[in-house]
Amino acid sequence: ERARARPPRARGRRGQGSDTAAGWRRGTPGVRLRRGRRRQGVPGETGRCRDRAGGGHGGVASEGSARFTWAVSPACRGRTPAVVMASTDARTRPNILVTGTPGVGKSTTAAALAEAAGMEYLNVGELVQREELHDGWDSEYECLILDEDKLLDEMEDRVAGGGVVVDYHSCDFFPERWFDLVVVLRVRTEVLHERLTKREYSQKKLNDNMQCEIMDVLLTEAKESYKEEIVQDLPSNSIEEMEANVQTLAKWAADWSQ
Ligand code: DAT
Repeated sequence: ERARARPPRARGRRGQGSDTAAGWRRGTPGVRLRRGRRRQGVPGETGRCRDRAGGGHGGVASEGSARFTWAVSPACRGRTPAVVMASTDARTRPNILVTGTPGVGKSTTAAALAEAAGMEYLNVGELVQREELHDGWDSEYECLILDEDKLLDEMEDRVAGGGVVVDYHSCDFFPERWFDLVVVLRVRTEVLHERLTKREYSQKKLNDNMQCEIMDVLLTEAKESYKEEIVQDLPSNSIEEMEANVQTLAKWAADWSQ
């Protein structure tokens, strides 16, 4: 059933686990074509076209043999109404995706959030390396070449029950229905530069990632890949901001589960 629900995807996304944001690094016409293709709604493609088939706030859509329902998220009461996807076996706890340019603080924030909210932390980069969910090393971009199919297969069961904080520097290839909230962390240019310099990246890699942040690549990717209502950008320039984010998000998760 899952195979029908999920369309075949092109393999070979680079950038996994090696901290180069794929969207920008591959920010060539080829990338836009590829990313655009998903969003244009090839029948059966994952993404908004499928998940929005039923329209506005709440409803049912079907795709092949898969059936999806969604409802207004209780977690966002009092805020912008959020439309939340859930598979038929609805989660009782939310899944949160924490994304953003390498160095914005995803791992730090996501791990702290998981601990604060009693959720599971899933570092996708580490998972790919550990389980070898890649097609080798791309020496030009200094990163592993992600095997999306293998990764998604590996993740599917892990996120099915909810309660997972996923940490990854790209977001447009995950099934939209997996996440109830997509957090895009942001930092000021000079702050990111300092953090990435400490990582001793090559000049090219540092420049690529700086450009990625400056050009809002991950925020745009998130907004184009998920319903805007569930995409939240948060500043994470300082420890204080990070702590506030963790607190806010943990409360969100607790409210969602009620
Ligand atoms: P990412 O997972 O996005 O690559 P990280 O969590 O590894 O980023 O953080 C990069 C570095 O910055 C790391 O040394 C921890 C630090 N850091 C993260 N968030 C921070 C924040 N809000 N304030 C200060 N330092 C932060």
